[in-house]
Amino acid sequence: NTKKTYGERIENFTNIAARELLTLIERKKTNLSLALDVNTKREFLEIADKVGPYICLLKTHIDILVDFDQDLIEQLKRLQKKHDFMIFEDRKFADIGNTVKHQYSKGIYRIAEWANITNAHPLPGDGIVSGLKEVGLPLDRGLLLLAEMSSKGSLATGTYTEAAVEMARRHKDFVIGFIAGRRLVANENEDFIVMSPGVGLDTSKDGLGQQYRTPRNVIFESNSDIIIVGRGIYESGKDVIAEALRYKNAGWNAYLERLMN
Ligand code: UP6
Repeated sequence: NTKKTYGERIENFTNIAARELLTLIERKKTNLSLALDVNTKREFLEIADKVGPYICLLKTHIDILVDFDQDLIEQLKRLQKKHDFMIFEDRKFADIGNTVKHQYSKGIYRIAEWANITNAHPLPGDGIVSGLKEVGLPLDRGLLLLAEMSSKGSLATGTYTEAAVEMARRHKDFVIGFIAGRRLVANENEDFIVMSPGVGLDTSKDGLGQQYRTPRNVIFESNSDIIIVGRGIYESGKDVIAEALRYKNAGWNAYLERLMN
């Protein structure tokens, strides 16, 4: 599957969100996901509107907005239609099945109502996937498991990472892939979408343990599918549109290089 186009991989998935995402990537020719970690509605909507044309997926941390309200969700949906992207709430669920079911569907955010994709730590065991699936699958949502993390000293390595892959295999209808730094499955008969955070072209780390690799490291060398970029695009002083275009091109060229080599 590392030599297949995004479009050719659609048939490998039954999950609707996975199929939609691969279709969208093929149509828009971008494997860039924006990690939009800002604290105000105004900044959030402004950047989403500017960067929307260049991304396949908008990644949110909805709980860091100081002025969250239902109108933000309505505006977000409007921008989603305008620019044709999907939404990934990076919630990193980590509790027992019954609890995450409530966290996913209820509370102030009602994540399942607007996020096409969310993610979970495999740490609690299969129940976390089963709980989220009860809510998400009827709504055509997809789930990613955090098989690895980009931060220094991450404990998600080795047998933990392997166990995450095994867990995904048991829930192929709902688990569409992983957060990881590289493709984890070599077998041509099974397919998972890999999204990699910790991507930056100008720096190698932040002051809090984040570690950056380039789009080429991630997509060409490590066979990941989607680059997740945050501060590299909207850090203060940066031209947001120029940076988005730069990462979009870097990510897509690395993918084309993979197909040809
Ligand atoms: N993220 C990581 N590493 C992981 C998992 N998730 O950085 O292993 C998320 C962060 C942030 C984004 O929560 O939203 O990806 C990275 O942002 P940055 O590009 O500004 O570092």
